[in-house]
Amino acid sequence: MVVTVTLSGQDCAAVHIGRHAEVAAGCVELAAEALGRQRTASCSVRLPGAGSEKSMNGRQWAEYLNTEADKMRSGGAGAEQWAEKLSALAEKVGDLQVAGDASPQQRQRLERDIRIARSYLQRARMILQGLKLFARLEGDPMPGAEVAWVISLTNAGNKATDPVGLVLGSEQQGAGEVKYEPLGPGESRKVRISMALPAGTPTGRQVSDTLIVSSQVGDRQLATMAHLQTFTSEAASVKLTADSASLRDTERTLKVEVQNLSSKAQRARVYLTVPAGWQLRPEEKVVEAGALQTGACEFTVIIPPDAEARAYPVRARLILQKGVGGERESEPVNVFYFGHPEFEKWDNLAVRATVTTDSNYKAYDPHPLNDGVTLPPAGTHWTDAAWASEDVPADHWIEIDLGKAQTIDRVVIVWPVDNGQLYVSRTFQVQVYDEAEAGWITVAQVDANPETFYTVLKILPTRARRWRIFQPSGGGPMQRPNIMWVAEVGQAYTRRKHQMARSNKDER
Ligand SMILES: [Ca+2]
Repeated sequence: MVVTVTLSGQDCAAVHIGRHAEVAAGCVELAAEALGRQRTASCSVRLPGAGSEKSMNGRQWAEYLNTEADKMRSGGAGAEQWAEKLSALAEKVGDLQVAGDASPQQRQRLERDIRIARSYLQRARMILQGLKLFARLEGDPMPGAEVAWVISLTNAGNKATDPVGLVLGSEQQGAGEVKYEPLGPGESRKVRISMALPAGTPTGRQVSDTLIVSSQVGDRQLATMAHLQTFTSEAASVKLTADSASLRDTERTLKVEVQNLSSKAQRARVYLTVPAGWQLRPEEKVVEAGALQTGACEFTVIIPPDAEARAYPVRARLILQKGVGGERESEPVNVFYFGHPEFEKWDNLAVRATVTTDSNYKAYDPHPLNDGVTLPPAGTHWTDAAWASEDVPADHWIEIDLGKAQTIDRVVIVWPVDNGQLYVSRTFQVQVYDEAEAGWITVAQVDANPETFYTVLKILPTRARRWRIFQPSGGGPMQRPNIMWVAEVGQAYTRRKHQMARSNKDER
């Protein structure tokens, strides 16, 4: 049978890479042709066996060669022809040279293609001779660890192979070599090469070696390369957790868990990175953990009482001192410090008002909205900690009836914290009820409200009895846009003192 295949040099590589190495023999032929004719070749390959002449695409070609290779390995008909064909190809590829008038770029590209062609041929010979290659990594590939590549080449066929050797070029440490001798049926040849991974190696880094298998065919040497690679993994991981996010306390407990991921016992010194001005007790701790075990310790942090109200990122860091070394950092954890909502300094009129809402979520009712408690102590039932509307795409509102008309220039909304997350409405309005017009008038509009513990709105002094915090449909927190979720609402007139002081001065 004569098969006509037209492929470019690149196609050969693509066919080879995408399929099994058996394709190599055909690719070598094509690559050899391609090199001689501007990288595009049309060649006829006479394959063992009978059949009609046909054209095949890359996939059909690969499948055909796989079938032939199977026959070859089982010692069936055509084995001799394949051996002859490969020897002929070895001659052809061995003789390939770059023409003298090639430009430096062309030369470089062609030389690379010749190397690839030789490598294909070598791999085809290995497979057809029943040579099998195994590589495995011994030890934990962790920073600071000693590991080793163990590579063996075995003749799984029923005849002696070409004289063959293994050379391992290690990026990390030296190289190993085995002499070029034929491998008899069932015989194996092994190379073991150890590597020390520096303690400072980042995890996830690729650790690689280049393995070269070469053999002698007549007076020519052919080589194929394999890339052995693994990735460094963590020797230990560290996890930091903070106590309840709803605490206002300046003293907090932080827990550090050290998980030993290696197969050796570990001892770690643990530190915390805290903001300037914070006290930390103790400064460091030592945690021990057996192979694949977890150890833990606790720290106490003291936040200065005059600290700004916000979330502070804190990290844990550990230095491994036993087994395999290295440093690890935890993900940052937010320690919330709430400080004191501004309206606690004022006469909060809302605590004496009647509050109603558009709807209530599950067991909620409006009472927590003006009970004066902005940060409920740990253990408070959720229905006493905050109020939430139904979680539906509709307008939501909180109405504050002050009982009689009062002048207000501040509105404060304290947002809830649930499971360490703030739920802050992004869009809402402050409205007053106009008795004469029998309608609501907007006195303040908030859009793109930032993530904050409480929103303080300074408005023009406005006199009204009925007030409303109005959230249009979908204006709720980012995580749940159809809910309105509030811990406390405060209202005050803060200019009174200032104005009185000025009027006294005017009288003098
Ligand atoms: Ca409350």
